[in-house]
Amino acid sequence: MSEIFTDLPKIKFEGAKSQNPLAFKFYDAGKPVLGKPMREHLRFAMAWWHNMCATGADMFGVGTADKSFGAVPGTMEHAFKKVDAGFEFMDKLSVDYFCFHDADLIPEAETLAETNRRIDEITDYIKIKMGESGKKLLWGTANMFSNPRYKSGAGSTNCADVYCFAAAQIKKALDVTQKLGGRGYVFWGGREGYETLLNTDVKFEQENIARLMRMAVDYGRAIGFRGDFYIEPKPKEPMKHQYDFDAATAIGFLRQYGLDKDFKLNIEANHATLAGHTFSHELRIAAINGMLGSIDANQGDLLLGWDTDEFPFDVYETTMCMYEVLKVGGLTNGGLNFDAKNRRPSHTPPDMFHGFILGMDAFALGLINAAKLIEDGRIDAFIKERYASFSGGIGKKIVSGEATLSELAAYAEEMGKPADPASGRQEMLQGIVNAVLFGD
Ligand code: XUL
Ligand code: CO
Repeated sequence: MSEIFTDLPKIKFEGAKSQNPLAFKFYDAGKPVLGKPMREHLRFAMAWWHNMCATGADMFGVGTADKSFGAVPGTMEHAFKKVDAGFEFMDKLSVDYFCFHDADLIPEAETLAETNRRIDEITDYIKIKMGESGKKLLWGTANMFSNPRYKSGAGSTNCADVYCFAAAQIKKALDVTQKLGGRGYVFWGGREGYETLLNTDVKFEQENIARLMRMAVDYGRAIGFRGDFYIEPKPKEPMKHQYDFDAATAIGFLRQYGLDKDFKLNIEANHATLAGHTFSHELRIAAINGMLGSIDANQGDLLLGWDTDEFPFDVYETTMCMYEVLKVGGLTNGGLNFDAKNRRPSHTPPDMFHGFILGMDAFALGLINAAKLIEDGRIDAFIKERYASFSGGIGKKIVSGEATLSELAAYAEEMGKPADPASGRQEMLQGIVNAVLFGD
């Protein structure tokens, strides 16, 4: 098999002072941070759809990047070339994991049987490449949003036949996720939502989505899949409203339908901001509910109201992300999947490398910084102290669950003026963050 990225070298760590654009400045895979190598904390993954498939086409124009890899797009030959290119890319960038939708791997055929045969053929080849390279599958998923059959949703469709087609796609995607030893299976509900309530039975649609997820869990467990199922929350785009709006909504849904034991969340940075939240907020909500599963590592643009899927660059964001990850004890089966694409004018193979170098370095910095914040301890200590009034006296009684409303009312009548809640010291804490990040 001949080399595809011929002029591009294996990317090495050269340190922050290096001026070589094709080198890592901060990502040093084996370097321990809080006792664990960077590569294990971060578990970077390549998104097949962006890196091997997307050409930069948008609503206003065709693609600018050539991702043919020497074959004719839409053929099985091209599908195989993408595998060769993908594994060469992961090797050169030291990315240990990848993620895919069924539709990223092969061109869909006229019949489901032929599509599935193609999926078998390509995953046989991927399995061989995985064995040779040691690369692993972070998660698999089914694309239930691009084909026109899903115009009115997949699990939420009004058409029972389409629902069955979605079931067939999930079954196959689970089969190959299991075949390739995948650690997770994602549901991103791209068309699971509505454009108008005037034509939508929200309750029925949500119940049907839950039924499909239940069937997926039952099937997955029956074929021996022990990994995590994930919901990937997103509030809108392509739909006006998507049911998995944000972490809190998705958690409520999972609990409502008894799916919370098998599912966690795959939190995406750009989806968080589309929902009007910070990335950290979504991570925190998932974490405190025991559902922080995996992360789609990208960033949006707050001046734009859509999902721009940019490579992460903002080190405050990556720092506060890794702070949440470290505080929750790390990701169990999950990792950081670059659901990110080059900007349309950055259309050459070197740009694919620069995108990953940027993202991996930004997250390596985030990890280093987050570890420093934790080791510094001042933020943790401040928060602990802030709630100290609940560690003794009436506060302790409240927390223990023994207090009654009447008892608290009587206490309030007795005490006269309540104590002043101490200052929140936001600016001081922000100053501490900057001092820790830039102090040496
Ligand atoms: C879309 C998105 C998806 C999921 C997988 O916004 O994030 O690519 O990550 O279906
Ligand atoms: Co995503």
